[in-house]
Amino acid sequence: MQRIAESELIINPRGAVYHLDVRPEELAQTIITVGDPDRVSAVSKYFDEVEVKRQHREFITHTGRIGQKRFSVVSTGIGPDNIDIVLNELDALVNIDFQTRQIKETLSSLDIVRIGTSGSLQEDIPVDSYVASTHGLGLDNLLNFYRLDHNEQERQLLQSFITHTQLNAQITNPYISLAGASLLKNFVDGFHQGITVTCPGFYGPQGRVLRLGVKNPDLINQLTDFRFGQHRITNFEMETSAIYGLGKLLGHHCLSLSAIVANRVAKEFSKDSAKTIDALIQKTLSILSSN
Ligand code: R1P
Ligand code: URA
Repeated sequence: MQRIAESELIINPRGAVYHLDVRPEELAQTIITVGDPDRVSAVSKYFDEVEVKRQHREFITHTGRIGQKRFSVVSTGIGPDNIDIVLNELDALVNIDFQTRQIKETLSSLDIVRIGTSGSLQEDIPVDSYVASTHGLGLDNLLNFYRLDHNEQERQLLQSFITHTQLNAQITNPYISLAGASLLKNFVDGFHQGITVTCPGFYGPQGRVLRLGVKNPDLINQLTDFRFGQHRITNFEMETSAIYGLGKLLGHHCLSLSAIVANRVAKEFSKDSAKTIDALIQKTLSILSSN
C-alpha cells in the first residue's frame, strides 16, 4: 500500500490532522457539523460529558457523549471550500493510519449530520421551520474537481434543472448527490424534505442584490418553480452539496438539516433565529442519541 507523503496529509507535532488539530482517538463516529464556531458549545452543552475540546482557526471540535453514544461536534465555517478540508480530514482521521500513512485495509463509515441555517425558496416553508435535505444540488463547483459519477436519474434531474434555469457553463456546472438514507429516514416528523441548492456565496449567488447587478435576476423564481417528478427545491445554503458529494465518494452517511431563518419568497427573516436553531439542536440530538 502506498505511503501518503507529508505534503499531502499534514500531521502536526501533536499527531493531529493539520486544520482540525484533532487526533484519531479524539473523534467520535457520529459527527455534527455546524457552520458557526459559536454553535459548537451550543451543541456540546447538551452532552452529559465533554472529553475533548480543540480549536484551530475556525475549526472548533468538542467530543463527548450523551448516555453511551459518543459525538463530535465540529465547526466548518462558511462554504464548500471549508467542507473540502473538513470532510477530507474527518475521513483521514478514521481511514488513514497516521503511523504508517497508509489507507487502512478496513474502512469505517462516519455518520455526519450538518445542523445549519438556510433560506427557504417556498412560501409554504416558513421561517422557523426545518428542512432535511433529500439531495444537495451544487452550484459551487467543488465536486467538479473529483470523479463524481451521476446515475441516470441524477443525470436527468440535472439536465432538467439546467434547461429550466438556463444556468450555463460560464456560471456553473451543477452536480447532485443524495442524503444518507439510513439517517434521512429518522428525520421525517417536524421536517420538510426536499432538494437543497448549495451556492458559492450568500449575495449574488443567492440572488441578493445590494449594490451589484446579478447575471440571472430571475434565479429565485426559477429555483422556486423547478419540479422533477415529485421533487422540488425547498431551500438554499452553502455546504450541503459539498458534504453529500464528498460523503458519497468517501463512503460516509451524511444528512443536512437546516433551520429556515429567511424566506426568500415571502421576504421574511426569523425574529428569533437563536431559539429556532436551539430547538433544532435539541431535536437532532434526541433523535441521534436514540437511534
Ligand atoms: C451563511 O450565513 C451561512 O449560514 C448557513 C450557510 O450555509 C452559510 O454557511 O449555514 P450555517 O448557519 O451552518 O453557517
Ligand atoms: N444561509 C444562507 O446561505 N442563506 C440564507 O438565506 C440564510 C442562511
